[in-house]
Amino acid sequence: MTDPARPGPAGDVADRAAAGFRHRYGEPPAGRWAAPGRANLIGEHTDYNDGFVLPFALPLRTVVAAARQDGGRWTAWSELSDSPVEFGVDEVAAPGRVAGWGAYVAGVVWALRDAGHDVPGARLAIASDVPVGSGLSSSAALEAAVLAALVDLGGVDLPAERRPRLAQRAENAYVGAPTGIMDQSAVIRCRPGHALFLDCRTESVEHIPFDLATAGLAVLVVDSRAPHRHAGGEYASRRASCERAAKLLGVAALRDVPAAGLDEALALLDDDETRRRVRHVVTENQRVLDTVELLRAGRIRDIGPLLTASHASMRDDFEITVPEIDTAVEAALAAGAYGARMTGGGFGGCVLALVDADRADAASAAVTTAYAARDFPAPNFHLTTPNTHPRP
Ligand code: GAF
Repeated sequence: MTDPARPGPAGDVADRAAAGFRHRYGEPPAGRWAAPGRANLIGEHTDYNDGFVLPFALPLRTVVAAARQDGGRWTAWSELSDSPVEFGVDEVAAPGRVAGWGAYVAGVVWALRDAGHDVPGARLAIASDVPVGSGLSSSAALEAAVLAALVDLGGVDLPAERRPRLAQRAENAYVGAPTGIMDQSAVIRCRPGHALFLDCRTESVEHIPFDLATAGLAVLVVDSRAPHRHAGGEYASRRASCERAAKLLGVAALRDVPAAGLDEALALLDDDETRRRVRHVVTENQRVLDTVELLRAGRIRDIGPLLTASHASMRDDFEITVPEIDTAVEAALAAGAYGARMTGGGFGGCVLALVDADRADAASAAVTTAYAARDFPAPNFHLTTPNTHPRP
């Protein structure tokens, strides 16, 4: 959508969306709809293996100001792009006809229509505080906010629990990114002060209390600023090797390999790379379950070692980290974080570190120093507690 390094516009994001609408279309919007970015506490590359994830919503959001427009046409303007997007029913008759950031908007219109819903034409103005290209689900936030706007404007009956699949379909089939269900579920279903324990096979959810502030804790999110090197192709290849491994093991998905059956499963595979991919997914699913148990018991600090083990597994077995990311994790741990790990799809993006709230500055200073020592561009930081703003 834009250069991730470009500083975001100033002012409240909901005000910016409404002002953008008025400026662009010469009238006030009919309403505003929002969706947050997300960080994933633990459970990486488990979603498309029918496994478990534990994301939480960030207090950063994308807001869409919108109103109906006649004639089966959609017009979208974004503060993050110099090029507005306009399309009609022909462009949403089949995937792939709108490219660039507009594909996320067109993809949602296409997915709604393909599911048999009557989607009204609309004018949209988009503003966002979710950094683009940082692995905090700016795409899912955009899809979810556009979806909420179109559903409300058109009086479409689509309950929240059915929206993630539809938004995921826009991303998979229209935009062409073979992602799982985690991000769309997180940005639509997370609740304030909770992490979302999602079973990606059944889509059943449990809202797990994750009250960092009361425990004197915070999550430091470090935007590594590492360029996403080959992220698309590498993501697809990890997914393909998991699917191949599941076939070889005779299971529907790697979720069906229990942690206790890991050694037996690994013995059935004859190449080392596939064995490492499988080990990551199976152990990661177990780490999500263990993290949920600790959080249920109110033992937030004790999840630290699980976060760090998850990182090691992504680095050594799934091989999706990069030097900037590993440096941020090591520096945060050395500065006293209880645990730290990359969050999101990998090959760049963000690290999250669980820290005492009053040690957050020391942790971010340590990461900045470690970056400077390796001549990496300075990282960005967000200090966060789980939050969500379903509506502006
Ligand atoms: C990206 C994808 F969009 C998610 O579906 C998930 O696979 C994640 O990478 C890795 O856990 O965010």
